[in-house]
Amino acid sequence: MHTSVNALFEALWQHYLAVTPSALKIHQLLGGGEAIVNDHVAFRTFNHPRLGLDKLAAHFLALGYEQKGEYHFEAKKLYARHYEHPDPTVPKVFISELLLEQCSPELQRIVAGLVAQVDDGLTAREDFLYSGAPWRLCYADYQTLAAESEYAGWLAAYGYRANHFTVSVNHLKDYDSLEAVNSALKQAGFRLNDAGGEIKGSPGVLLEQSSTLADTALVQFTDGEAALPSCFYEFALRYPKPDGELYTGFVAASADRIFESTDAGRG
Ligand code: OOG
Ligand code: NI
Repeated sequence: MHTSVNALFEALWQHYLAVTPSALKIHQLLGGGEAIVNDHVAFRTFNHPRLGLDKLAAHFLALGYEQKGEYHFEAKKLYARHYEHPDPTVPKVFISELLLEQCSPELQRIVAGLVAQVDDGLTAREDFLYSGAPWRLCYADYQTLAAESEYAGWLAAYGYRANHFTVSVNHLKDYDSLEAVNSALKQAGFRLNDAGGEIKGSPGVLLEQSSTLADTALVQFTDGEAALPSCFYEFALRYPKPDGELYTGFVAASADRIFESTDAGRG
């Protein structure tokens, strides 16, 4: 387990940058050299007993995080929870899992073959959350997974790592709206995920979000390599609740489309 939140997020950030080079450029574009405050990071997993959401969450609970909201994505067969740290400047964490029992026997068979390759001690390891894919996978199995679930294909290819970091637009000095952030990004040549519109959510649901389309990285398969969507960068603007405090939850209808930032078909 990590002894410090900062050390964990620094390791997550470095592993994320390795497959998401545009994140560093966006950081410079929006931050203008100043530190960026991250709203949240997100992780993906299978709900297999050896690798489920709770195995990832344990690392955050040990660092003082508390479990908060839960979210259901029926069409994508996903379940998610978010966690918050008592220090509001520490990023929130969003962890989702694919509900394997709702998937086809073929998908379940391939995933069982991946999970069987995982060492017992993996999930307790300090570097589990940025250990990448702990299994070997052939390209045909990747294609079978991705055809049924883009999420399963991405997870099989990229494994355990921050799937995205999220800029807290509330903390940016030079931008006060998500529209302004989006237009600066587009002007600089970055492509946004426009599934459900470039801006997901509204002031009415107390959260507006946008995201880039994932970068592309080379993934090694047992029988070759392929360039696939890797990770993306998200932008979040939060609005105050009636009590004056900023809303800290997520919005399932918006999250549903943010997941699609790694879809192979979008790039
Ligand atoms: C998570 C998508 C949801 C949000 O902020 O609503 C999300 C993912 O793509 O794994 O990040
Ligand atoms: Ni997110």
